[in-house]
Amino acid sequence: MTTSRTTQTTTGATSATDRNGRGVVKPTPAELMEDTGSGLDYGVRPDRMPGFLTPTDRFYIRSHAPTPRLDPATWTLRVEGGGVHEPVTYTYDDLWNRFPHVSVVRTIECAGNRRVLFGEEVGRPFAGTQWGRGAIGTAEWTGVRLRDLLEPAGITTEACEVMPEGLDEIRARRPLPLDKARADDTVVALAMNGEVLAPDHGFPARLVVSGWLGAASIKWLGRIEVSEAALYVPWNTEDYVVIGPNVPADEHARGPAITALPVSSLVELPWPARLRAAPQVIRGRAFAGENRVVRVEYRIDEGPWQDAPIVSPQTPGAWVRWQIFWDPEPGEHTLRVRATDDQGNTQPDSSSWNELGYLQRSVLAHPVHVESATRREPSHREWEIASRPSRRVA
Ligand SMILES: Nc1nc2c(c(=O)[nH]1)N[C@H]1C(S)=C(S)[C@@H](COP(=O)(O)O)O[C@H]1N2
Ligand SMILES: [Mo]
Repeated sequence: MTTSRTTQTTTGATSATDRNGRGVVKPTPAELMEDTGSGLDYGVRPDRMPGFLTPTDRFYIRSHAPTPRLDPATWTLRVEGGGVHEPVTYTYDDLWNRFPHVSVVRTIECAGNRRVLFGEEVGRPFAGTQWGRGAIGTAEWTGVRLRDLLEPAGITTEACEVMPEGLDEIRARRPLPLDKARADDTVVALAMNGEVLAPDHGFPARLVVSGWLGAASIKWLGRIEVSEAALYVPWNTEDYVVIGPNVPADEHARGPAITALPVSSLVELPWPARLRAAPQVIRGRAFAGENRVVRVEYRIDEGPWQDAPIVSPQTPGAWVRWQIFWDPEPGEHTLRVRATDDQGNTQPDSSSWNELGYLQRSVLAHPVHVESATRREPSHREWEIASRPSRRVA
């Protein structure tokens, strides 16, 4: 049980901070999630994802301010700005009942995912959220296409950018080009994995921008501005931009804004991993932003690169699963995986350094310790049973 303190914010919403100093609502047990130490940001444990979708109870949380508690009875979403003829305000009920719904399976990944490993690669830690490999997840998102909500406001012929705004304390904002805003799979989601959105993931409504950095998928939507001019806000001028040598800055921004994410991959084992010396299946995922993953390869120690079969559909905007068989010898091993997308991009041997430690994508050397004894990682099922809350009988 957690007790919670609620605070009134400037947005009129309340936000919760529990007695552990966490600004999030859902439980974040260490068996399922990795605590980055910020009190707001929790990664999924890569070895705790039993299916293609990431269960909502362990889907990573990245929030810059405490989760706001919004009342759907009074909540509204307003579409306005110089790029519309007539501003429109929607209620929660409007979104459920006045518009067609779509369901899309899409991966969301934070641009800072793997920042700790990136710091280890370049020999100096980065500031910012201390992510391991868990700032990524895939869900089925159900809601209204953003373009269906923009159209009734009458988009002007000069409109070029769309900027969703959140109702959290920081009023998170990140502009999108009009074309991306109007894409088939840019969705104002009301539900996640078949359930009404959880507070931490943006209830009552969040944007889902396929293949782009997580920061584009604004949670707790309250306002959408349509503009006839380029918009400059902290999230495309100072944060979520690539700052570094040989990267152009200009009078508006410290570097180019990050949009679609590069190809990367993940092994579904703890870091470092402990395995038993027995034949076994090793699983993982690979994601390529707006592109498709077409190939995954693996290499054990100094052995040859070999194909890791992809065992799930190749949907743009969603990760794929791959798996291999391995009968490891006792001792210390290194497992490397590299994915390639349909544009011919393969994960490189090193990532390009940038000040904020975004876009780690180099091939990781996953440390694996293999024990000769029978010791092994508990199975998913054993974990679920061991961590199940005891049920109360009414
Ligand atoms: N309003 C608002 N939206 C937000 C954020 C935020 O702090 N406030 N964080 C963004 C970032 S950086 C990421 S990576 C994703 C994370 O979504 P999740 O917490 O549902 O996993 O939400 C994005 N949307
Ligand atoms: Mo993020």
